[in-house]
Amino acid sequence: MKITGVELRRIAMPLVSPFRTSFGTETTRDVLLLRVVTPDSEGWAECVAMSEPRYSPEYVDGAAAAIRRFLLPALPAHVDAYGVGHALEPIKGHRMAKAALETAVLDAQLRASGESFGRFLGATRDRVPCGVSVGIMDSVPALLDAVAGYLDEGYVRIKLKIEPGWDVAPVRAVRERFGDDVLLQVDANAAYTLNDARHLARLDDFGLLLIEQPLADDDLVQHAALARMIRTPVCLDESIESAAHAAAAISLGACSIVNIKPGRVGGYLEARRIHDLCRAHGVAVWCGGMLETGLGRAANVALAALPGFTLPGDTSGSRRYFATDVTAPFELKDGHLDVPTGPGLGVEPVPEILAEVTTSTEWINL
Ligand code: SMG
Ligand code: MG
Repeated sequence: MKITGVELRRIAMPLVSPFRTSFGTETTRDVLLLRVVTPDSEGWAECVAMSEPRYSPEYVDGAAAAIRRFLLPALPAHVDAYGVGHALEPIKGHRMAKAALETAVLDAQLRASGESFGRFLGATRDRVPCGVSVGIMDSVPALLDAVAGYLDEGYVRIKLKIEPGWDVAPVRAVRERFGDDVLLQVDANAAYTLNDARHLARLDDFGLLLIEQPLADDDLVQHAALARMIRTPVCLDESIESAAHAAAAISLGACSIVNIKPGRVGGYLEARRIHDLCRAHGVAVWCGGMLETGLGRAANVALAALPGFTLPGDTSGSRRYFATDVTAPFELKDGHLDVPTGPGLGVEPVPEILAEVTTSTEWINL
């Protein structure tokens, strides 16, 4: 495939309510979109980097700079999605930027051949069960109201963001109010240390599906130690940036579940490798989220339909975050989202909506 040019487009998507985690509060999603143009088609992708480097070292201005200065110049004249990863290998890191470029090329390629993301990746289901990630709130009653609303909407699993001072009490309150049958898990975004192991063991009484990324990103050995000290299964998110990291984590016993985010690991091809690896080792995976618009969500839902994704993902409906999505909205049906079946991502940005939220565009000829 010959790529004639790439558009870098920044959009500002106001959130329906602030989303607070252990590392900060988001009120607007500042997103970099890529549009790859070839003589026969075009492909879209969303870069999941956040505006500040608090979830990971990447941030959206940095991703745009990396794409402009290093990634696009490294592409050969003719390339397909597999070739993108290969061509970008000499450049270290910048996985979210690389993922966006590879995904846009893959979308262009699949739109040209008429194949959907789901089919290409090996999806075995036509819809996926959806969980929702619930931010840290100012009070337990506010949290209970939010959780009640999501359960009413049909979400099949609740994930509570936790941090020191907001962990056992909110989990206990949710269990007391909504019962033991609700699928419940927590995500600390690396807010604890191994010194907190005894405290985290208090969560063992609540029958959680998992605790996600309790310790620092580079603490695989400490995660393995923690996993031996608590009964709640340990799941890794930030620590897993590649299939090699996943292999190391599994052999160390650092986790028994992996959150797969394609952006964090450099793209959907690496995401599928991690899925295959985990499946071979009997390690459950689920699809994480980065407050994606419909473009990123479409690809995530396709990935989440692979057979090893045995836990509900953070693949919520569009309105969990956005009053108006850039694509036709993803809407929950009976707690599930349908896997798009059209060519490529199977969704397109709505031009008028895209124009309204765009803050800048840049065209780069290749
Ligand atoms: O897309 O629903 C979503 C976000 C889910 O909690 C979520 N993501 O650590 O898993 C995570 C966080 C990362 C982004 S928080 C701003
Ligand atoms: Mg997480």
